Amino acid sequence: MDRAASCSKVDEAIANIQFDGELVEKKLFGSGHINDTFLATFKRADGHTNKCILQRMNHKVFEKPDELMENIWSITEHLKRKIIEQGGDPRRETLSVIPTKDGKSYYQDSIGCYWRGFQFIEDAVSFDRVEKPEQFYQSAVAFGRFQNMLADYPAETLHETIPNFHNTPARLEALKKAAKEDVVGRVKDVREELEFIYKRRKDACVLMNMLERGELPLRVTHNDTKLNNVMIDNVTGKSLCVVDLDTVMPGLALNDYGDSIRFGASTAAEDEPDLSKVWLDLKLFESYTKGFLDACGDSLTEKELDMLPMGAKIMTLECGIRFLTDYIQGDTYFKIHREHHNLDRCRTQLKLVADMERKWSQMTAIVQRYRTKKAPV
Ligand code: ADP
Ligand code: GN1
Ligand code: MG
Repeated sequence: MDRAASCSKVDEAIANIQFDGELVEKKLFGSGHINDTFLATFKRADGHTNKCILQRMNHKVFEKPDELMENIWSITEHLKRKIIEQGGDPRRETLSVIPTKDGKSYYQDSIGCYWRGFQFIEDAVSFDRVEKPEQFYQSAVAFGRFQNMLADYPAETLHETIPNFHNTPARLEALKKAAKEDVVGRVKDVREELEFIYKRRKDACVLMNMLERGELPLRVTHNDTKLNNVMIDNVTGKSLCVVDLDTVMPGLALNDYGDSIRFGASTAAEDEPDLSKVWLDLKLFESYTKGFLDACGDSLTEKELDMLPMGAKIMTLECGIRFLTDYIQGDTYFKIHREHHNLDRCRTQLKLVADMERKWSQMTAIVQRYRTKKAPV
């Protein structure tokens, strides 16, 4: 089913979720690659405006939306309790699910699509690109704190919403399979990219091997730590809230760190077609490292701290693998907005991997500098 058809039920979804007031406006919102997000504005009986987020969940990606929403419901309840204990404002510092009219956390429409509502986080924005290093520092603090607040969450009760999500060797196998099948005949155009990735197959296994040997702990992690999944307060400039909780699952802290670096510490957008503009920005790498270690450095083990640069490299390589796999398979997973979009995305990630290899000693020195000064914030 195409996106326009599935979104045709937006009014039906709105009518079945407990949004307060009369609908004034609805528009597509945000720039995520997976879900369809709308900003819906209502007028309450008292005349006040009530903004809400409405999302159509991508149930091709998330095959069990009921389990996904069970996770989100109980994670956000846990976060609310923590935020109240710490004297914060739970209406702005965590997502809040708006239940459906029959008291459920999601609505299934008449053509089988799944929808959910969230309170809109007012007076805050998320960024697709870092404008000032402070914003990137703030996003690191937000993800570090998020990990801390979930440190005592009962991980065994979480559903795995996407199995093997950050299993990089499994991602590599999926790429090899896609390349062998070559269903849309694109392999002839991506030989260089495939070769670049295959040369790094040993790197792809490093973290999973350490996990298997018990050298890295499994924690409750976010697993999709892009800059645009953090809301920054318009007035204070401080990070407020982490959104996009679909992939909160047991995972590696290094993956959360690395995913942020690959997206936010680049000198160009994730889909920049001109690779001469794409580099790892060491100043941004430093801002994020400082923020992450300020917020959660004390809870990381020595091995985790040692492996932070590797976390950045492997998550960047993995994302390049995923974009290339989707390109070879005919663009069925990530939303695309132009021809070869996934190939452009793949190329930026591989360019970043190469640049990280060149800047390895500087990356290691930066981590070294901040790991000695860790103090929770
Ligand atoms: P996707 O899974 O497609 O990335 P997200 O859940 O990240 O979808 O939502 C897309 C964008 O919508 C986010 O980057 C953020 O800017 C915005 N957003 C999401 N939830 C809220 C919210 N509760 N309040 C304000 N903005 C939000
Ligand atoms: C997707 O949903 P969004 O846009 O925040 C993807 C991430 C990728 C990212 C690449 C569930 O994130 O894993 O790293 O695109 N989310 C899922 O930009 O696959
Ligand atoms: Mg998102």
